[in-house]
Amino acid sequence: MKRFVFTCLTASLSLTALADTVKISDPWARATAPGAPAGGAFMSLTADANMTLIAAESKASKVVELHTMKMENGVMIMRAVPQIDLPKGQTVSLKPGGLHVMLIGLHAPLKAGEKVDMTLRVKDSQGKEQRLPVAAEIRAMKPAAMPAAHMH
Ligand SMILES: [Cu+2]
Repeated sequence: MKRFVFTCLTASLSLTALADTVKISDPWARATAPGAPAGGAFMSLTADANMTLIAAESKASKVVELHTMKMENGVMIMRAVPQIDLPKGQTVSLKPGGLHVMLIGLHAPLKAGEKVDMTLRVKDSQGKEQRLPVAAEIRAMKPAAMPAAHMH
């Protein structure tokens, strides 16, 4: 009986090791003021193979979108993107002022010290989808790091 259990465990471990996935490091979200309609979440993503982040989901808000932020005519503009490419072995940083996960229609303010649960949906080159759970730590941010558009 003992040997049987051991064999099963080994088999499932090696299956896990074979599947390409995405490593998520330092997931965090920006704390929001009471009544703020939306919040941003950030993290670093490193894929084992060429993969694509196709969506993010969370119960914390009505809608979750993938966004990018760009300087256009001297103003920071945020835009939804359909997907984010995760090239093999390259770390893609979702960070303030750049790519981010946008939580739109927050059900409650994001409070510093708490966590916000999200699920990332990634697709490999064969089109197979994986759902990766993420618990992003909510952190307060200094006003100096606000988008340039707010600092005229
Ligand atoms: Cu955004």
